[in-house]
Amino acid sequence: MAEARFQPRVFSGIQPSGNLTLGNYLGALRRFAEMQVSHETLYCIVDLHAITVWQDPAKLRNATRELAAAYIASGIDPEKSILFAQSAVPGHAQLAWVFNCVARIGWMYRMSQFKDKAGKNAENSSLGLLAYPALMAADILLYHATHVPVGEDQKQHIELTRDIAMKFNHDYGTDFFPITEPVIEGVATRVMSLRDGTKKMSKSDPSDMSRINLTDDADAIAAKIRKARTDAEPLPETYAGLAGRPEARNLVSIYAALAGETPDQVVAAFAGRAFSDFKPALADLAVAHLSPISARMGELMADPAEIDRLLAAGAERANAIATPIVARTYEIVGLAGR
Ligand code: ATP
Ligand code: LTN
Repeated sequence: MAEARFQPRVFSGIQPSGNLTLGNYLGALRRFAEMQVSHETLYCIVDLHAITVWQDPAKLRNATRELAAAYIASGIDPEKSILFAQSAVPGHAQLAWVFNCVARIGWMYRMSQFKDKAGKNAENSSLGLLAYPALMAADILLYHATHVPVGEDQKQHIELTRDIAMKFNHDYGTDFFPITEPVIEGVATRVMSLRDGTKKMSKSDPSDMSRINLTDDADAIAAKIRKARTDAEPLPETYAGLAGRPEARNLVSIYAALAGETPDQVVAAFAGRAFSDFKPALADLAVAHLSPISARMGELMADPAEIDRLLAAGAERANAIATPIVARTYEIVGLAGR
């Protein structure tokens, strides 16, 4: 494999579709901030992905700024990381078209995110929703990114990115694109809904009680955790003792991720106690983590022009990496434009 040719470079993206959740924070944002210390990092607001389902234009613009604020409030330093909006760098759409022609339709129909989002009426979903993973592959490969930190739900899309890179390299007899690695680490790679421990906590869940939003205030966080579904059993001695109790496991995992402990340490500390004792401690911990983030987001959102300026500077840096990669791709494929 040509891996050694590629310097380590981290890329990830989040959709500006409103309501960032504790799942986005633990599965993505917090880890993005950690990785910027040791790596060259690019973090993107994937607004082209957001419009695969209809978005109100004014709300989309606002959600883009709000996501930029969330990135920064979660510790991403826009001087160090390259922070930008996908639509501000034309290479994403340019490379996505090439990948639309490399990827096979059958690969797209197999994606579980497509099946979930398209639902029963798949024929009536946008063509963009089906092609979504080819755009995601373009996001990553446009920068020759070698590592992509994501939550568990994105693993299948990263595998598809690898398949697209391999097929492109094979079809054109080159080793131009790297075979990217997913980085899915930690105890909170799949935070579950507070109402149903078998469903992912999601910003698009119709029930607001199912998730903790980054912008929830202390009272809302405490109320949502108090009302979170659990069972009547006390906490066992070990985390393994929570088998078959998905809601209980989820709350313990969230606690562990926030406290920086292992799930076993958390269970041991509360062994034999009821969830009614555990929940207030979890609520305190969540509030202690999230309230500085939402306060900082509020401050940043008070100056939208400054956010726009930061994003424009990020787009310029991203474009400088992307432009020669698009040009070389076009040349490899035999396209006339540069
Ligand atoms: P939706 O919930 O509407 O499907 P999403 O939150 O999954 O949207 P994004 O906002 O694009 O979609 O996700 C951004 C990142 O957050 C991805 O890396 C994703 O894996 C991660 N993520 C999302 N939800 C969770 C969760 N419940 N647990 C852990 N990571 C998550
Ligand atoms: N598909 C992802 C968002 C996303 C992404 C990316 C993540 C778009 N492009 C590139 C990592 C790398 C999602 O729905 N969470």
